[in-house]
Amino acid sequence: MFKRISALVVAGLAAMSVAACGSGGSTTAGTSGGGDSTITMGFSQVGAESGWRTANTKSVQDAAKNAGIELKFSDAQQKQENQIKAIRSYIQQKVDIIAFSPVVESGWDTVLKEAQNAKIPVILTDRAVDSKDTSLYKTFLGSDFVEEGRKAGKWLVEEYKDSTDPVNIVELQGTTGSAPANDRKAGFQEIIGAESKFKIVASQTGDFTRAKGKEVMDAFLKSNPDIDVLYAHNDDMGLGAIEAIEGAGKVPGKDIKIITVDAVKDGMQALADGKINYIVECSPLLGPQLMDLAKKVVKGEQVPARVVTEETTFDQEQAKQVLSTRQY
Ligand code: GYE
Repeated sequence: MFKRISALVVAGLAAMSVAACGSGGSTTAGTSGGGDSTITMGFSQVGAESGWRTANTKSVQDAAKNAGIELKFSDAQQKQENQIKAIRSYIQQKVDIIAFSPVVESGWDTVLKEAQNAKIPVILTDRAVDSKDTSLYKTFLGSDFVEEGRKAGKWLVEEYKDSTDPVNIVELQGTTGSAPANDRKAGFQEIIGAESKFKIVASQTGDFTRAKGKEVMDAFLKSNPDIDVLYAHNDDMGLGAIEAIEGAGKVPGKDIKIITVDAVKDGMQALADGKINYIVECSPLLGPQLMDLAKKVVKGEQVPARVVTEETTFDQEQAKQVLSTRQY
């Protein structure tokens, strides 16, 4: 995949750009009159489907304010057609730069070409597109979702290293066709696929929401009497599934081990409480880096083709230690 080929890891940029943002950046930030240099950014957000997304929206809005960037923001309610409409409207409004988090990976070439023809640069944030023409956007800022899936798989392999019995896994996938759902599935499969005792007995989308996570887990529990592990592509679906598991008279974290991705506050609380067993972190705090990149792109400066956010993992003990200091 092109993502891996063009990957250029800029380690530590998160910390650097937070610092740069705090001190106001040098030339474009600030409110010192001369309004002509204000950058206008059109941002098309995926939706408000999860705790992660809420934190991401706040990060983008706060960072725009701090960077002195005028932000036009729209919420696509998880629908690609709404995002395409929003991008077209930003083109019409002649914004200086467009940033968006594509709900699914495919189907963006036409609208991205329209932006390119209008000479409006585009930054992808959080999620990738699968377009072959990488000149359609300047950079992609976000997590390595395949690696997140691998981290989840590695924990599971370690957890069951002394067992020879089959391990029955159910998987709650993110939004169908989205980069995090595709990649988190692939990375996880890559690791557990090496040992035949790991069996994914059911796998379905829960659309990254709590309500759907509960609904799908209810159905999984009815059709699979012997579930050992739940792998949920985000905390929210895992939290919904916990309600279903408890409703079925089972103990989450014990009868069914649970791995999720994100590490938002509610997820970390459930981890500290012993209801989730392991969380792979995915940081939503992309705002400061995004504004930093936007300023550079508008000035015509070179930016890396890929900026990967730095992330970690948490077990139950680690969650207890960091819970009170989590920002989201
Ligand atoms: O993991 C999930 C959200 O694209 C990384 O989207 C993001 C994912 C995140 O709804 O909670």
